[in-house]
Amino acid sequence: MNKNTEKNTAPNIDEVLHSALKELNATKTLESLDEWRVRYLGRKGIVVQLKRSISDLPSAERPEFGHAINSASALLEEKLLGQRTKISTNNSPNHTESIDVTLPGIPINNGSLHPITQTIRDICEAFSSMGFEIIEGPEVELDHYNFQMLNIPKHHPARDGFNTLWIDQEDDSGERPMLLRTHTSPMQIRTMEKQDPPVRLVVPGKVYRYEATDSSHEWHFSQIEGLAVDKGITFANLKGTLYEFARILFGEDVKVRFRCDYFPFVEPGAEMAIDWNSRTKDTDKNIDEENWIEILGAGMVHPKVLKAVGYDTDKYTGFAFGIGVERIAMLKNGIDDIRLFYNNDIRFLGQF
Ligand code: FA5
Repeated sequence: MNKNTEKNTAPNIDEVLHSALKELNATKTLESLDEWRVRYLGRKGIVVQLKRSISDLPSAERPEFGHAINSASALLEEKLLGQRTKISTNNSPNHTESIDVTLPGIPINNGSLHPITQTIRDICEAFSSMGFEIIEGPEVELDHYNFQMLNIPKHHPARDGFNTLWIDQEDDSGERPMLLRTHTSPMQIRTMEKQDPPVRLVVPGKVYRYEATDSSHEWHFSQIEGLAVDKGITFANLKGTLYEFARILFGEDVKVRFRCDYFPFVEPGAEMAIDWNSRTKDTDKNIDEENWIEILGAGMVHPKVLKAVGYDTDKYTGFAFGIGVERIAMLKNGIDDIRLFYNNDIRFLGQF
């Protein structure tokens, strides 16, 4: 057969298309579908061969044939996708299950702020209303700021009160410089080193102590440090500020008690407690009986601390305090065990 004779016979695309679609509809599995794909659309498949045959056609017929074969190829690709979805759906184990659109949906639980976060915000707002700035600081701290600059040098007995979680192993020289901060007081130093008086700030944050837990002690808890340094600040300012804070948080009738306490970085030092029984509505307890819970340590900033940061102690005085946030949250909400805050029990946390 000579080449010129071949050139006159254009293959019948409609016929090919017809049988391809018939075979495609008959496929029932993904395997048979793939065989179909190779047969028609594969690299050596019928469609590719038809496309190649275009060069055998008289040039006048080529554009129409080319257009027809491209349309057929696109149609087969589209039908292939449809058939694949149909087979996958039919073969899926759930396809016989019907959906009852009248069933109620799965309820979405709304989260809420953790009670300690809420309490931190309440306390910060109270101090903010009295003109205190709110700042934060690092939880991994240097011995230098956590102890030394706060007038607690190495081997000072006050270190025993802060059972410390050390980060660094003791090196050959006996230094263990990094730790998890045991209180928020290091931020007093970090701030005063950078800022001249007047200073008036509160520092919320987590603190860590290597100690046994009980109903009022956790090994990790939150504190809010407070510091005010200026000309003419007295112990009366400290008491007035803390009374006002207690009134804002607990109401006008709150019962507050100050007692002497010792912290090397203040002089004089004090602790403030609140009467638990006046806060809880527990009718089993005798409401007249007082039951004080300590919520904070405080005092006038020690002149040694002010001098260490370069402040002129003839000009400036200041007060500082460190509030235990969990204790406040317990008092506010009538919770008698601090460990409840960190048990991750949704029945407890969902109440806030
Ligand atoms: C301090 O941490 C001092 N830095 C506070 C301070 C700051 C004094 C500035 C003077 C000037 P203390 O260890 O007492 O002090 O802790 C302060 C408060 O944290 C306590 O009053 C208590 O409310 C809370 N607290 C202490 N230990 C725990 C604990 N293990 N679990 C829960 N709350 C605690």
